[in-house]
Amino acid sequence: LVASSEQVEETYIMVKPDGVQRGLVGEIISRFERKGFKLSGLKLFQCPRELAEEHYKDLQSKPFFPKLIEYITSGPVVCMAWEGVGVVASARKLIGSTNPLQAEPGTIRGDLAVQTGRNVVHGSDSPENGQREIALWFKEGELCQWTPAQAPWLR
Ligand code: 3AN
Repeated sequence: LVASSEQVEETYIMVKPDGVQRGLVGEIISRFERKGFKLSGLKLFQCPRELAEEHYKDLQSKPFFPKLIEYITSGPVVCMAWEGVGVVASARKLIGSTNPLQAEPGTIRGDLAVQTGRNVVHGSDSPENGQREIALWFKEGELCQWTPAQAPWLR
């Protein structure tokens, strides 16, 4: 049972353009579904430059920033909102280290990626950023509040 003090969180997960191009969308969604988190938003989306710049604004001063914006806007991405107790940190574990060569086998990046600049998936790094990023990438009507019939205890 989940202690009442444990907070339900939301995280923004995104299959990046290389993941979409390589046909890894289903594989990546599956990992979050099988873990037991609840999907509350999902869409295929061509990201405009302004949105990419806003999403990655904390990295603006990095030398790789222009390349990062070019990469994220190079083709459609799959935007997802996932909910659950501890989902932010847990999703980061499922995703693995930023540099896929350092990511553990069994993680998404550890199993499926080689380059930091093409690391197939994004996950929010804090509950605050989870909320910020979901608000940035989704309009209100695109998110669903629902209870899984087979597992109403999933929150
Ligand atoms: P993470 O995505 O693991 O949270 P961040 O937030 O440090 O990592 O970086 C955001 C994104 O910026 C990464 N997913 C990656 O695409 C890109 N990035 C980070 N560091 C580098 C780097 N040294 N060279 C190229 N791209 C980078």
